[in-house]
Amino acid sequence: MSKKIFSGVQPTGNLHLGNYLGAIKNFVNLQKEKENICIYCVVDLHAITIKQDPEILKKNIRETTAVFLASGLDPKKSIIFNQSMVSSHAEGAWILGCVARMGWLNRMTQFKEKAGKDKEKASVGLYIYPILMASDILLYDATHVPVGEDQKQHLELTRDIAQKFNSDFNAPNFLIEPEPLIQQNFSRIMSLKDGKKKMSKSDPSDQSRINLTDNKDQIVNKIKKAKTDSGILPDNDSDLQKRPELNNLYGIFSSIQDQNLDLTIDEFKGKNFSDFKNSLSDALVEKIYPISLEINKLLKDERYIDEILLSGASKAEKIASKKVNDIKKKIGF
Ligand code: AQP
Repeated sequence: MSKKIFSGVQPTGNLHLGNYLGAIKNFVNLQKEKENICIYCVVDLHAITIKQDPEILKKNIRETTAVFLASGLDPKKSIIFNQSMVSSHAEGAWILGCVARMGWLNRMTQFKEKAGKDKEKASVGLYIYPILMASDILLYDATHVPVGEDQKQHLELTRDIAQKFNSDFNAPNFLIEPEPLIQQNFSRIMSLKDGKKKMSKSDPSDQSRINLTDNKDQIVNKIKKAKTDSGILPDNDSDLQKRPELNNLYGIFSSIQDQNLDLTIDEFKGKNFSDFKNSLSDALVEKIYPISLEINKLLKDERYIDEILLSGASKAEKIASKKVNDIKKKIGF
């Protein structure tokens, strides 16, 4: 059955292996299924929920687009655009914000994590971020949303908002309740320094992540220095599960090689840590370094990237503005 796919990535710099394995790789696989309609967005309105330098933001919008293209997204097959160029997203968010309930937003764990202890000083935008995300998805009647594990709760909120809108305005199935598409395994890639912390763009330590723009030496060095424990390589899954750092590295290897974890355990049992780390570095250099090279090549042609975003925005605008108009009619405007 054909799926309508929507997903986004924030242009907040340092796109990393977690973004790739948790989300972007899946975007590309979904694009390969010919019957799917795929819409991928550089969600720059989301990025400004945290203060951004205007020049760096501009650069990061292009860089995120280059990551999409270098990873295999094709503007002839998918709509690729940046959110701020389609004003319907913000308009939809206002209306849906009047449908969503405070209690629902208060439960969002990502706000709690990102705002930290000083939540009084967090932007209002950071708090209402999940409503903008709901607008992004619902305006395109998306049926499926490929995301990392960390976005599951926001997707549930999107479904709640759709349900309440449909019931408040007596419009069954008018807003489509989207399904999350979360990688079955390895859906949460962890920091190379701490197996209990998510690999993240904003981690101050560059050693904690493999950036998609890293060169060969950086990839090899980061894996060499990645935290492990002092045990021997595991011969079964239950041992591995008790060792967060190694579990993460085994997950990365399995995901990058498209093989299941048991096969990875079998491949390395009885071997040395250095054998495993060498194989992991080789696999990452083989799969990630070409992406890095392509990103750098694409970034030399800003005009090409800008044209893709402009043409994508014009296609997206047609779909999103029609839905916003339909929403307006339902609510009596
Ligand atoms: N570590 C991760 N493992 C698996 N998936 C991940 N994603 C992010 N980190 C991981 C997924 O990548 C997609 C795009 O993410 P985003 O641009 O919306 O930003 P984010 O989730 O805020 O990314 P970061 O790196 O975690 O940024 P900071 O440092 O700001 O917190 C999403 O589908 C996300 O699930």
